[in-house]
Order: sequence, then structure tokens, then C-alpha cells
Amino acid sequence: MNKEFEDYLLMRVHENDDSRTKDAMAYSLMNGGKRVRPTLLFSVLEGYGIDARVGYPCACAIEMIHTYSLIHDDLPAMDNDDLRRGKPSCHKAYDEATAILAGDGLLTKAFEVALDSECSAEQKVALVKALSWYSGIDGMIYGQTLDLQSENDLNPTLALLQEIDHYKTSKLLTLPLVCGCILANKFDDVEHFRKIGLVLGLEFQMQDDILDVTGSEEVVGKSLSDEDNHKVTAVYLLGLQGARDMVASYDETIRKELGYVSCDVTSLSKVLDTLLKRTY
Ligand code: GRG
Repeated sequence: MNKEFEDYLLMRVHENDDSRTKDAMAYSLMNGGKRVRPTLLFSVLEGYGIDARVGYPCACAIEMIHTYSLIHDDLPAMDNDDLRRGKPSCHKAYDEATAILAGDGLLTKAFEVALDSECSAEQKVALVKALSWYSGIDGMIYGQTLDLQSENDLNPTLALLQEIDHYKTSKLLTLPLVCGCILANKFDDVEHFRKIGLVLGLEFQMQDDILDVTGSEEVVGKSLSDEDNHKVTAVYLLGLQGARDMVASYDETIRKELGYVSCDVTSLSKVLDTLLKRTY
């Protein structure tokens, strides 16, 4: 990710008075994330011939929301993870109460930062609505809710696993694509990017499940379930070839939908190629 954007993130998270909570916010925000969502937003803007800087406030807001979700996901009440990106998770580096506040701080700060986007009032309203919709109770939070509810389900259906991915992963990957359209004032393209983002999340997650299995030396005879969490995955239900076929069909849907948008998709296609490592 470009250094200028990293500096922008650091500047926005540290503005105004210092506090322990703010240190914890900065710790997690600057802790080595891949910046997938900002990269998606910048590549959509590039397709419309718009400088990435126009997208900094919005990309920063999305990365803040993504970071809050990871901090809260790691808490003992949720996944109880001691590590995030190979380093102590926020509540381990600080403490639980500070990690809760850091997540809250990032989520609320995100809306303030997004409103600094240089665009019309109508565009700002659309941006705030999208940020809330895709990350909120009808978006990512609903996905986390479904995931928690299904924890004791030993035989989840493929439909349930896909529904969880649809909300938990796809919604926040769709958000930067939609925000790119809003910033470019190309509201007619939103529906196409919405479809692309939703399928992208499913494909991203399926690829992850496939790589969890094939990344291992011992593919033959290895259980296809996620052994750490004893979770049944889509790859377990579909089989490796079935999962690869599904990835190929997701890929085809994305390529087709890219053909309908009004911008140049060269840069976005490259980002998608990198993101969706081919496994078929
Ligand atoms: C606590 C409201 C709430 C939501 C938590 C984000 C999340 C929902 C759970 C984390 C576990 C998980 C596998 C989520 C799916 C989304 C996903 C692929 C997150 C990881 O995104 P990357 O790879 O992360 O972009 P980095 O570390 O690169 O920023």
C-alpha cells in the first residue's frame, strides 16, 4: 500500500488529544493489514480516471471499520484470539476494556473521516448510508451473529455457510466498490459493483478454505474440516474439486459483471487477480 495513504491513516487516528484508547486504535490500525478494501476502492476510482487521494477519507473509514471488527472478533467473548497478524491482539497488547473502546472509537471515527470526502452533500449522505448498511446489523454484524449462532451446529448446510460468508465477508468487500461509484458520481454502476462484491466475498472465502487444505503437505487422507476450530467448511461439503468448480463459476460471474460497468476495469481486474489466487 502506498506510504502516503499509510501516513494519512496514522494522521487521522492520532488527531486531537492522545489517550490509551487512541494508542490501542493506532496499534491495531497500523498493524500490518493487507489494505485489501482501500486497494479495491482506489482501483475503482482509477477506472473512472479519479486520483486515489479523492478516496483517502473513505478508504480510511472502511479500514477503520474493518479494524474495529477484527479487534472485537478477537475478544474473549467472541473468538478469543491472542494473536492477530502474528502479533498480540488488541486486548492482549492492552486490556479488554481498552480493546472494546478502541473498536468503538474506530467505528465512530470512521463516519467523521468519511464525511471529509470532497464531494457533494448528496454523495456524502450516500457514503454514510453505505458505510452503515454494509457494516451494520443488516451487513457484517449480521454475519457475525449468524456465525455465533451456528457455532454448535455440527452439520451446517452449504447454504448456511454461504449465508455467513455473504454477510461476514462479502459485505465489507462490496463497500469499497460501492463507495468508489458514489465518489465518482456513477450511481448507475452501483448495482453491478454490488453483485461483483458479493460474489467476490464468497470466492475469497472459498479460496481461503481450499488453500487451508491444499496448503498442507498431507492432502490425501486429511480431513477437509477446519481442524483448529473443528468447523465444517464449504470444501468439506463440496469436496476439493466441487469447491474448485464453484470458484471457477464465481470467477465467471465476476468477469461477466465487470463487462457491464461504465469504467475501465483494467486496474480492478489486476487487483482481483492478485486477491483471488487461482486454485482451479
Ligand atoms: C465483531 C462485528 C464483528 C465482526 C467480526 C471480521 C470478522 C467479523 C471476523 C474475522 C474473521 C473472518 C475470517 C472474517 C471474514 C472477513 C475476512 C476475510 C477478514 C480478514 O480480512 P483481510 O484478509 O485482513 O483483509 P487483514 O489482516 O489483511 O486486514
